[in-house]
Amino acid sequence: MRGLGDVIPVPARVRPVPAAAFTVGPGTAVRAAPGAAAVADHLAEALRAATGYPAPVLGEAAGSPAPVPGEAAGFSRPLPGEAARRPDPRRSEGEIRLGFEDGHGDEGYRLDVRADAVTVAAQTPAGLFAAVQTLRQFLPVAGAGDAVLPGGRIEDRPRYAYRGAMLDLARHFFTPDEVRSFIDAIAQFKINHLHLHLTDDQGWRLEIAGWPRLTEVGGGPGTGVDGAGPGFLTAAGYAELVAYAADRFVTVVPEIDMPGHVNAAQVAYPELTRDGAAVAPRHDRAVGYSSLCVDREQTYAFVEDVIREVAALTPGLYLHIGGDEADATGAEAYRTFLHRVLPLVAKYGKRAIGWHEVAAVELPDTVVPQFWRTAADDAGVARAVAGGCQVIMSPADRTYLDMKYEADSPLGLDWAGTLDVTRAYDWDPATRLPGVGERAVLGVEAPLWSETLRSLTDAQTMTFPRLAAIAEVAWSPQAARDWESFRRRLAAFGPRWTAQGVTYHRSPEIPWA
Ligand code: TNX
Repeated sequence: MRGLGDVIPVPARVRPVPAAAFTVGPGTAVRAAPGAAAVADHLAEALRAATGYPAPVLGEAAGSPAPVPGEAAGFSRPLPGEAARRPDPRRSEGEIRLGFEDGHGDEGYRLDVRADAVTVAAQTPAGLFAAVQTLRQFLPVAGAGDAVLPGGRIEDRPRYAYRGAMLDLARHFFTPDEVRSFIDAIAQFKINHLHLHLTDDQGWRLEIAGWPRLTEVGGGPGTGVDGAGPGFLTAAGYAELVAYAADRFVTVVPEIDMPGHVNAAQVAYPELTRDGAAVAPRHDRAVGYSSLCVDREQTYAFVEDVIREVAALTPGLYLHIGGDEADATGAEAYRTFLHRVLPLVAKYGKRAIGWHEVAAVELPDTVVPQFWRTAADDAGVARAVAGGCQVIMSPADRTYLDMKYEADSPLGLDWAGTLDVTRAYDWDPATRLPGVGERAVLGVEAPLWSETLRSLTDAQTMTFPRLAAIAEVAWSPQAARDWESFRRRLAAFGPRWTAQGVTYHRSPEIPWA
């Protein structure tokens, strides 16, 4: 049996009580307080997959007394097609109760496992969902029959509010089904933001009302690096993805990269170039050669249309405007552009995130620079923090999922060096940059650029196991983290990923099960 603390990310506080193990049996039910039913469904699904038992979800009226296991109390909500099925009163193993209580913050939770019942308490549905991700790791990978949950209490809450992964849909398009599968795979590590890099020189992947050629041309055949990644998201398809993610407490952060990385937009609409002349499609991996024209009003009409449409399709707080590697823009032009565009993001109700180059201008404290380079310090980011900004930490030598694991890895790039699991794990976001301490860190994100990727399997291989390390960096208290403990806990994930259909790199540092 697994120990109570044997989960990723490691919880903030764990108090094992070995004698108090709980057995999930054929009569075990999930009891959901009002407002907790959606999360209870996620738990019940996991219980059914792991045991083969019915694991019904039962409701509970507000303020009703604690229900007696095996009896319907308050209102009761059997599953579709299981109207007559109830926990077997002759062999009830008690309930797993999901309810609300204060004191856990936005995503924290308390998990009490006793022999007669399991109690999950949180302040929010997001906190309950986080607890369910913990509980799932105690269940057998797949199977039939009783499952034993280790006894004791976990009290847990995240170190950082923003824990992200990024998928580059521009260099290689991933279909909505592939993105959904990626969401499933990241949510189990309590990753709560999915940044979608939707536009770049080689492709434009989100339909924008009024600008149909962006996706007709920019998402058409032959787009992507080496022309190997055509496709785009319709506005409706994107909205469905956003909803799917939200159901797993993952917020989608859309990125429209500008003023550089815009060749695909300019191929579709030559009026977005400096002189209105047509430009050729590009499928190579070069960066830094394209730029919107900062002196033409047409540019801002385009940018405002795009920001308005993307904001309208995105319920999340953040809209990423790129801003990286604008080598063809010029320093003064870059400032002009940001001074026009940052207010547009605010106008449509969003907070701007930008790659840390945006810190070249004085930023309002609502804007979030995302640090991505390997340098030991960054004056612009430090200045933004002194002005009140928070930062997302994505140093390439620690978090870039597109870096090779080892020198001979078949996939990936190596401009930031190789990145094995130890390097992804063994750093502290609060000491990475001078002038950027604990409170200035909004969170951590692991970007996956897709120049060398050609399939979901490729994306999974680069993401796992390293994202598990980044998730623990972003969630767990620094003092609770330990590499020897992590590599042992990670080893147990091998069979779990295999059962989930997730391909992972069998890093030699990990004693895989
Ligand atoms: C740098 S990181 C880029 C991307 C590339 C990536 C490859 C950043 C903001 N820009 O355009 O895809 O390197 O690792």
